[in-house]
Amino acid sequence: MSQKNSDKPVQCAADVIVRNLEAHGVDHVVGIPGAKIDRLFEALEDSPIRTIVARHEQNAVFMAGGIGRLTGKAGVTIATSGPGVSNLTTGLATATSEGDPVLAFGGAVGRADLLKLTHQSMDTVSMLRPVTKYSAEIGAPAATSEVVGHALRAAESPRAGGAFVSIPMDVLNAPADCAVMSTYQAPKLGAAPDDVIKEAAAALKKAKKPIILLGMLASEPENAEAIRAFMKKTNLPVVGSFQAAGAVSKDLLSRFGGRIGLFRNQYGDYLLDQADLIISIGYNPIEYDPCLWNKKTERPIINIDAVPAQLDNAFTPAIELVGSISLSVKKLTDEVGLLEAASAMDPILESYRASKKAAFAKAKSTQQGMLHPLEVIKVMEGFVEQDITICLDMGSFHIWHARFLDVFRARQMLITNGQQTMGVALPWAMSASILNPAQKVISVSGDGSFMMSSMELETAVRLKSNIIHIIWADQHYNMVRIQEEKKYGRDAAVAFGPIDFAAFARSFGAKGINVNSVDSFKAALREGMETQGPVVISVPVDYAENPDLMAPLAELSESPSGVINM
Ligand code: HE3
Ligand code: MG
Repeated sequence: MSQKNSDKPVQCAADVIVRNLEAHGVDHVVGIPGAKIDRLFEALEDSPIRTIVARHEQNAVFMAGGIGRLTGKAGVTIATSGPGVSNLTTGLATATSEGDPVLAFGGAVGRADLLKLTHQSMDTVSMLRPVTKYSAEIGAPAATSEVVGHALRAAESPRAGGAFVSIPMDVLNAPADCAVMSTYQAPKLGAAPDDVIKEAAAALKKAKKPIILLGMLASEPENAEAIRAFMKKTNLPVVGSFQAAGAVSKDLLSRFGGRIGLFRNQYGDYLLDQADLIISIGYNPIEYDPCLWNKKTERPIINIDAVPAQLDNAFTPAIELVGSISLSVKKLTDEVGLLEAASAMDPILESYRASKKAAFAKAKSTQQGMLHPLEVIKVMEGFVEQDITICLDMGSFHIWHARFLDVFRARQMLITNGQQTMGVALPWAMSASILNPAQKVISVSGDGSFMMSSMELETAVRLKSNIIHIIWADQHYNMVRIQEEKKYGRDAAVAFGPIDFAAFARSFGAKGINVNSVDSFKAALREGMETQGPVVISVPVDYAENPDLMAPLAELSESPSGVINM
């Protein structure tokens, strides 16, 4: 991000905030104004920072989260008092759960009115405290830079997450004379201590069936690079959480045992089950409960993370390497060589590859005009070059992508795994496009999740976002449907009506295409790749095999795969 400054003299706290954002290298803010916060938008008019007007605060904060995830620097959003700020809640919770740095500013009534029942008064600081790492109000103009500086450090230091700053209207408009503090970056971390690295290396050398488990922070580019070098040197097998997607490079594909999470019935689960030592890297328990993958709690876990592990009855690491993940992994790499035991589970890796191949080979919809999920993914695979970013919404389609779509670039595929929040895909795709306007982005929603943020299609058209947005249409909240059917033998409250998504997209000024076959889907994707601006492609999916997503894997002894409530 660039370092830049507006020339306008600082007149009030709003100007101080803008100066802090500029000094921090913020390039974009996304938000919706209102009377309590409009002075901040006013101040931004004179700044090189680009203001993006959203159509819903929830999408604005999702966009900030997307910027945060892709850059590692806080994405910034601004909302007005009361309902403007309360609309930020889900996005901030998602950011905090999923390690995305976000700074949200919210307007508030003047200080004299804070305790009164007046227009849009709301204790937003208390409201957002549980879903952020930092939630505070600027109590006096002179405190503006301090609060903004703290908030940025909280948002960006590990694990990254959401921070919220409330600004009473009178503070925002009051003269403020304080030095910029946002240039104080969070301190850099070093590697874990040498003796702990050596202890980890010794344990690793003794193991007979060691494996790596990658979590969300493994897909940060710097960490992914170190992990790849570690894998190359040791030849260790690896499984990853959904959010770790992209951490393993193509040349290491033969060491990859797949992604785990939703549901416990994957070869990755089997590999973890068989292992006698697990090295978890950048793993956050919110991604996939330890009690689901760590049935054998007696075997040792070496946990490499930027923060101490959150202890769980099923997750009590024997050795913790706390510090910079990439530096700790590099040091551990220096301490070990090729591990013979690393190939102990190769037959399982082979079974995983064979099962994946077989699933693609037999995938065929029996329904006229509909596509099997793997037919959709197979076609998509042909278009997903390394430089294309993929943003997934939440639903059954997400599980199909997480299990079957290979990506080989860190942060190439953005997935919501902590909160599993519907509606993220389009706003995230817009962030990816804002950061790299020339590059195509492919985002995917279900017909349920798309409608949670579809109003933002207007913003995407306005921004000329180069997005191909694919909608898997089945007229159901399928992911909930299949679980209800399994639990209760019938579904409830999961059906809704059809939408002509092509016509819907066109009404916003986007290109819209409804497809009904593999060939028409291919043609639509080709057209999408050649089109400037957003393109929406609706694909009717045949979800007949979705209950199989929960089917037990024979190799897993207990295999209670469908017991998770997601
Ligand atoms: C199962 C998840 O919890 C899921 N995510 C949610 N996110 C929000 C913000 N609110 C409610 C939920 C509950 N969930 C639902 C209903 C999901 C289904 C999504 O439906 P589609 O049509 O987008 O996808 P598909 O039909 O493929 O499942 S995810
Ligand atoms: Mg659906």
